[in-house]
Amino acid sequence: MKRVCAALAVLIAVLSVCELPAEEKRPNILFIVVDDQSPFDLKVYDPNSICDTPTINQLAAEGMVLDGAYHMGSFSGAVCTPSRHMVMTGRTVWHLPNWQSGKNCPDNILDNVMAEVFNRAGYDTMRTCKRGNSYNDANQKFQVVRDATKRGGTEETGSAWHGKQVLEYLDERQSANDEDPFLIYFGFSHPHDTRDGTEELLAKYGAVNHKDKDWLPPSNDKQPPLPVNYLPEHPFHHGHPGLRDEVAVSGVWERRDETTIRNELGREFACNENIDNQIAKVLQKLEAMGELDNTYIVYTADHGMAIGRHGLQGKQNLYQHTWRVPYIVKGPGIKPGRAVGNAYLLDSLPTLCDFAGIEIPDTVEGKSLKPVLTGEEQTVRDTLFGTYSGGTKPGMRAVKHGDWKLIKYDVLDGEVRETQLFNLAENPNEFLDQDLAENPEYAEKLAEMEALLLAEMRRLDDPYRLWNQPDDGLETPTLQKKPRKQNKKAK
Ligand SMILES: [Ca+2]
Repeated sequence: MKRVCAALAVLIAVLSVCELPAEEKRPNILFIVVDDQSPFDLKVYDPNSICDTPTINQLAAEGMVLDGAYHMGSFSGAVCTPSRHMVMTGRTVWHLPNWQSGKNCPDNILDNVMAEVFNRAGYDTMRTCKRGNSYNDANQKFQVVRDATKRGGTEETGSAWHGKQVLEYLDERQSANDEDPFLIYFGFSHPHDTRDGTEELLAKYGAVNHKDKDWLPPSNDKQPPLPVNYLPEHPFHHGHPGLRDEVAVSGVWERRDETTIRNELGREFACNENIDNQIAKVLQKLEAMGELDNTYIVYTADHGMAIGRHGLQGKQNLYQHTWRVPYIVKGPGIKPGRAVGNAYLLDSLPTLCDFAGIEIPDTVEGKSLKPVLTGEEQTVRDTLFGTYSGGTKPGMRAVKHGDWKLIKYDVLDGEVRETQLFNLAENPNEFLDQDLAENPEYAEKLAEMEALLLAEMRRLDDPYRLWNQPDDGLETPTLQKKPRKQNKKAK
């Protein structure tokens, strides 16, 4: 009897161990956000690009690349700021906490920002990124915050600093045997200007950190070629007089000549490659820790960038190079490949929740991209909307549906009223001589896209209307006049 009892006890012990749910390890998240990068800088999006980013290429080969990822836009010259609010909250542009003191945003929004949602779910949360032009209250919700603006060309002053913060954090976790899942927001301050590259990488791309406004930088065969849609000037005013990004970026200023633009692109590529090197170190570390295969890695940017494309320099336009963002995701269950997605950056929070098995807060207006990332669907929505109203009002608007894209400009008190209609399948670079807006053959398509734009503006509570739209009885928003110095700032 004693033996039977002992055997039973052993059996029960074995059974109870077996019955413990084979504790599924929750996935980690590494969310990488660079500052101001056109997707077309990268070979992943432009095979002709000479920018070397082997780590990003590898992520793309092993993960899902979205060809249709966008930021919804901005009501401020500092396009970063609304964009980063959208990332943190998953809310649409006119429903952000920083639009009109949050008039279209629930009061409890800070309980439902990215870090807080993951904190509540038992995740360890850490971030490093630039300072400023962001959503500081949401950033402070990360348990560990190591922010600083690093746009220099050395280990301590450049992108390596951000990489180092993540590596040190991972070291600390390892020493403490910390088994909790983590969310790391791995932000960079580059390739945002000032694009001071490392000496070695500047030399590789034939560029110099050009500082003297009175001289042109030297031309060099190693510099990236001019973008295919480069123009020496944009055919009409973009509508934001004195805009820092168009007139005051160190190294470019108001110049759009070939030498200046190619040098600046060389600097941009040097910064991109340096970022890639830092990501490589973090991925190696995750691999050494045995965490890499259980980590979702997102690579994206807060918005795109012109640098000579269409004669523009900044981020305050709605051409594809600037409206779109790179978006690459690798992780458990993600199917390697490419999809359209029709994603916004504001879909990031619900997507991460979905992959982590966390309930998506009801303050979120974005959609989970999981069906696209796992290869079940090509897209999560049919129509995309974009705005820039950080300059003269109402500003620019864009709408995209299938291959068709409409951009409208209503700026400088009616001085500029322009409409562009592009078929992106036939004209992906938006060459202006193939703008179909005035072509009578496409009048019906134009009317359809105009109607779609108005419907999106109404749906999203756009507070403005364009010259050829009904006013809908809207009251013009009262905007606080900022001191001039701050006005010029756009990061
Ligand atoms: Ca930015």
